[in-house]
Amino acid sequence: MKLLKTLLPAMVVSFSALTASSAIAAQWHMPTPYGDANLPTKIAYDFAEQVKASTDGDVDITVHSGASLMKHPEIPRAVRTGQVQLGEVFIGIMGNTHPIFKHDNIPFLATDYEQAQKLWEAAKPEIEKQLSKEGMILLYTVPWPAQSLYTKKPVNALADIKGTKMRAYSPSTSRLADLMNTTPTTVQVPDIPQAFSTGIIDAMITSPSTGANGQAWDYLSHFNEIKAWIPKNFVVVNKRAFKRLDKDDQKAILDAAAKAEARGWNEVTAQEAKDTKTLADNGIVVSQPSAQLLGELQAIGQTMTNEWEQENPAALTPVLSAYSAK
Ligand code: PCA
Repeated sequence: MKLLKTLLPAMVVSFSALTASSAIAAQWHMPTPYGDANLPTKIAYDFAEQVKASTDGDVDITVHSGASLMKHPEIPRAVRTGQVQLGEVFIGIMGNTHPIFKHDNIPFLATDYEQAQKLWEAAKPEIEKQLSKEGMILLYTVPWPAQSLYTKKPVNALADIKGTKMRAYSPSTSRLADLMNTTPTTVQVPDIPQAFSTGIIDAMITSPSTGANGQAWDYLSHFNEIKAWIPKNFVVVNKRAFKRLDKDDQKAILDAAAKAEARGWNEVTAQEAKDTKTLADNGIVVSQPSAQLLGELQAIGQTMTNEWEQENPAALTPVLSAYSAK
């Protein structure tokens, strides 16, 4: 009995020491859609490292890049249901979940990084609201370089690509392809080279990064810098998984997320310049859009902005007003 009395407090102490230490570290899995050469993926690895360091190992995140754990379209549901604790998603692919997610792929609504940041600030409250309904919390976002037009020949007007097959990567880009009088075909990034070489697509609108990483010079020749929109990925966490952590660990994650977001906006311009140079160095003709092409695309952008707003004026008109007020 005496022995037990002296041992018991020690046991209690060591048990609480155990629960506060990494002995119960949360092992989190983070699927991402894009490969390691992409800025968002580099930031994801860095984020995971920072979280591990600043939570003293309480939260240990394994990044599964390049859709290696699950396909891109499956990631939102996996986070929502808690199959994984967090994940990275291209915001535009959630366009059919709620129209607020389409703010990200509307042509000529925001065409430089300053505008894109303002649009993001305007859209963020509604994004967070919709994510919350789905049991998710927004951690951070990373912008892609501006989206421009890749083709196999020079394009001076939309008539030059009429009837061709255009890659789409979201509901909004499918609609855009329709309005350009082209035929949309959804193709994920890893399948782009083969889709071009087998004639499934003839053209695409994406960043210089995705063109450079996919060696676009092997299957096309022209890059027209229409810079039509600046889309983003976001990283979202399952609400229950997050709430299970103690306050210090939650704060450490939010701090690391804020740093990740700042890094993306800081580095995207340099990334854009570097990848555009890679395209040119490999023989792709990099050009500026003609006044006619730009005018035609801007008119489509206006149509798409109007259509988008009409999908849910109660939610979207305030976003557009907040954006134009900035
Ligand atoms: N690359 C990704 C998303 C936007 C981008 O620049 C893609 O083409 O799917």
